[in-house]
Amino acid sequence: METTYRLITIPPSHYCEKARWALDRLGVPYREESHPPVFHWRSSRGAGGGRTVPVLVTDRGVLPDSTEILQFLDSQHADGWRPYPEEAALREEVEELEELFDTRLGPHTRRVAYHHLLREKRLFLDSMLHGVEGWERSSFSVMRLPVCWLMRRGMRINSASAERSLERVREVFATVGERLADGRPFLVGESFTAADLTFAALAAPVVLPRDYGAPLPSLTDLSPELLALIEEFRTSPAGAFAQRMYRDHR
Ligand SMILES: N[C@@H](CCC(=O)N[C@@H](CS)C(=O)NCC(=O)O)C(=O)O
Repeated sequence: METTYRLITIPPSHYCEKARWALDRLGVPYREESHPPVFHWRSSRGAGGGRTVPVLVTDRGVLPDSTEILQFLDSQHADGWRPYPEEAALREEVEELEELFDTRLGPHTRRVAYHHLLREKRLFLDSMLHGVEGWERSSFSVMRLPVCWLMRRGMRINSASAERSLERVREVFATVGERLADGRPFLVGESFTAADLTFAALAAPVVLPRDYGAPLPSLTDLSPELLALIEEFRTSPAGAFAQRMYRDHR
């Protein structure tokens, strides 16, 4: 009998979205266990992972990283869509792009988004508490200020670092835009792969795509400064590509 996996998340987290998207696309049964930031440590460590989410708990082991989760799904659930191409050279290309987005895009889109979101009490609580239940829900609102302090310190979020991260995001968007300039439908090969999924999921904090797997702030609630950034990224070739991946493949 197929067991239902447990996916431990901070629901709006874009690395969690990467894993959730792959699970949804493959039709693999799982139960999402949602926690707000900092409070998630107890569950991620308790399940056998580390301090970050996503953590996927399966009957064949615990996967504490989004890329490991995609690799695992590729090897264990290969009857429909496959995140990685069969052909070795294409697979290598997909893995290189995934690594680039994991390390050079994800941390920077997150810093840019949190730099704005941590200042907006209602938006922050609404995003972080979606799907969160019980004592974590009531305690998180009370603990908001120390949690924000820990998040700013842990992710080194301040005006100067957010400005530098914005430049890093623009660079990766430009690289992706150049790659797409010949009209190719996907980043690698002729079909949707882990490279496209990872780019679209990790770009999400600055694109706010429809069909994201957790509620994101709506445009009408954003500050004019953040709204202008979202518009900039949405209308870029790479941002349009991310939105198309969501529309057609999420
Ligand atoms: N390499 C990891 C990165 C995951 C990650 O950075 N997750 C963030 C949420 S977006 C997290 O759990 N941060 C909590 C912390 O560092 O305490 C992956 O791909 O899964």
